[in-house]
Amino acid sequence: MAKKKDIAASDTSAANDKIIGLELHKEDSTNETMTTNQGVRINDDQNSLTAGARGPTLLEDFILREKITHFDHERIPERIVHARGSAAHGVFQVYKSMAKYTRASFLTDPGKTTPVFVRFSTVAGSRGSTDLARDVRGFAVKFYTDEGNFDLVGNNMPVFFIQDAIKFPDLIHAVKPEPDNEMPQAASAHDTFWDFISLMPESTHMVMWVMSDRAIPRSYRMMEGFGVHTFRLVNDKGEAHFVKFHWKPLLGVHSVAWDEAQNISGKDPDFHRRDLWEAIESGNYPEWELGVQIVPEADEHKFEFDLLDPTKIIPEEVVPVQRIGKLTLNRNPDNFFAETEQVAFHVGNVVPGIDFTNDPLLQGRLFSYTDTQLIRLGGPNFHEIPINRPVAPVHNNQRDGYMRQTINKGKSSYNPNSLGGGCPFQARAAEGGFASYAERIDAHKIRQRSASFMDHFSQARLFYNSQSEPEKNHIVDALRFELGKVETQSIRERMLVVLAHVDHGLANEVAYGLGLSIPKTLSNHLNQSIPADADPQSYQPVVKESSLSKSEALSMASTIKDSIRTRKIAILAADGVNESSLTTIQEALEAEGAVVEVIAPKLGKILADTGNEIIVKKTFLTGASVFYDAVYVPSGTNSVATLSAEADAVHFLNEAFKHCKAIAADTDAIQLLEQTYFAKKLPEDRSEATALREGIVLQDSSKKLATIFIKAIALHRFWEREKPRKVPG
Ligand code: HDE
Repeated sequence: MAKKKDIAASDTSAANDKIIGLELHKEDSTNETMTTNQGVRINDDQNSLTAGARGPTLLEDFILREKITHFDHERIPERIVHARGSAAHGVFQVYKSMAKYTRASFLTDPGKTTPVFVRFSTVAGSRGSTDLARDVRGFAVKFYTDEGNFDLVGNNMPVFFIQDAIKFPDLIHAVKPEPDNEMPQAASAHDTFWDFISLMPESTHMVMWVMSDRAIPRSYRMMEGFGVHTFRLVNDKGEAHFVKFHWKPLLGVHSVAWDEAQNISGKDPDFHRRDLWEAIESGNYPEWELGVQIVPEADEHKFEFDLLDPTKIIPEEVVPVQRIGKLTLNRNPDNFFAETEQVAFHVGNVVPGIDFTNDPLLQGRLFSYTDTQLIRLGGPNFHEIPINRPVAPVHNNQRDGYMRQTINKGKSSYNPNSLGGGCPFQARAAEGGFASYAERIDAHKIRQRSASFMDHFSQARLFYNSQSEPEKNHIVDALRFELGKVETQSIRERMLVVLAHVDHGLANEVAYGLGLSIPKTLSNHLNQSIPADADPQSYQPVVKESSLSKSEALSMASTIKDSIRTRKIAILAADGVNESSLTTIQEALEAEGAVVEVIAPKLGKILADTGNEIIVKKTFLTGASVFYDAVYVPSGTNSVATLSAEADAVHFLNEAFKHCKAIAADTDAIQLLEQTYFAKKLPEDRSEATALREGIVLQDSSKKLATIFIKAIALHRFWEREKPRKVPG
């Protein structure tokens, strides 16, 4: 029987499909006869038409030719970036009217729910690459508002590598697999990427983010999202405010360990896709709050950085994030290709009340997205593909082109006209017509980077200084990994100079891992990305400090850690498991919204000590600790003895420990934990405080164990378990 929540969701989804018109395009073959694309019923879909049973196939076989031809053309070019992604439908609702700042109807009417389609992605890898690559994640939201589509095409990091769109092809050429041998796939750990980065000091802030654990999220559902650029909100009086958009996940921001990410990439490259799909199928709808940082136009020049520079954040301590509405994803797509692959986002899709700024990266994007859809989706009518159609009616004089769906009536397809009665009419701003914000511009036509864009290090340092000790260590490890994969020594050395501009200790630690020291003489490479005729001085990075020493919002250590909802917990068991030791914990975890799976040496069922059967979800072959957030070992003499002799069970626990996860065991199951490499680190003291510090819960009483275990899982990871650093100063 469907759960109450499921029924409510399918009602909303059906209603949304109706609103956005998707239901008109759905095909359901249930109880239907198979036909050709011309509607001719097919009586044999097993054999080609041949001259005799053993003779040649006939050209005349229109059924075969139609089927094969369609198949031959099934693929379209993958996205040049963000090729690998998954998406879901949902709704957005604003909490209270934002009419003071914007006239956009979906942000002014709290009674209105706006259908949305959201696609998450990695950037560098091909469509079939792994979800767990170290990479930026795309977070693209299409709002089907009643005034037209608004696309917020953002990322899970608030800044970008470059300041000007003209550098984007260079950046992407550098990060994609190298052109001679097409290696490596979905990875930035190679020479061309770091060659480029080491010569582009403006990328330093973004590099800190990409080397942090933000680049290996635990789940799409546990990522922040950012519009990156400064946009404008415009109210019905034509008054504008600058705005930065944020998405704040209600489950908190969490990541996996790098070793774990690499492991998952082999065992389940669809890990994030599966996680999103399963959460939605089980009624655990992912939720984010929309946040805005609003800055009056008059304050444009009051910051230590330029609001138009996409390599800068506005720290939340400087301008707080107001949470103004909620996004809920409540339905998976019916068809990956038709929806997720064919959805066409465009940062230029704005509605009245939202406008652009002169951020030079944003300006270039305004051109790029339509252009890319023309090649990817094969012509100018991609807005007619069901997933891209706006809810608002479309009337204009654009006509024809590949795959035109609309049958426009009448003779006139031009404006002005008298034959068509002057239709369609233009709309005044008061009637909902889009009127661009009348920004005053009086300038020379030049190619020049503003001097206010030359501070490349202060926010990189702010980011680094805001991280917890384990997070800093992970950045060091990531840089040692990435630069360790670089083969050209001079690139590594240039990067050390860049890092020394962020933090000398950081550069020193990375250098130590690379077996190098920080070169003293390379600083002049920091201004290599300058135009031929420019004065090198005007491109010399400005080295300055942020007036903030730390920003708490930049560290995942300060994220929400009070819930285990949707977390996956493994229970290791075999025949003879103590039924109450297993079920008491399972039920307690499930009551908190966790997903529990029993893992045993073989599939099917195991027999508990009571003689009752327990369903086994995975074996040590099909399951692995990297798929779970925590692990529990129930008691039962035979079960524990079997698992203690099972190398894979011991490996499971060793990995969970290595990846700093919560581990719990019934005291009578300790024999299994004694086989692990962390046996000597098992806490003697069984107090709750110690358990929550070490992340290892050993208790007799199952109820007490459950209570402490739940708190431990909610803490996400026990990074302090990792070995302390000993790098000479
Ligand atoms: Fe994109 N980007 N981008 N980008 N981008 C694309 O459009 C581009 C940038 C982002 O799930 C492409 O339809 C340029 C920043 C997302 O379908 C393309 C520049 C941010 C997605 C393109 C940028 C993004 C894309 C490729 C520098 C974060 C995936 C396929 C000026 C704010 C959307 C496509 C989806 C996709 C161009 C920089 C986010 C080629 C030229 C900054 C989330 O048009």
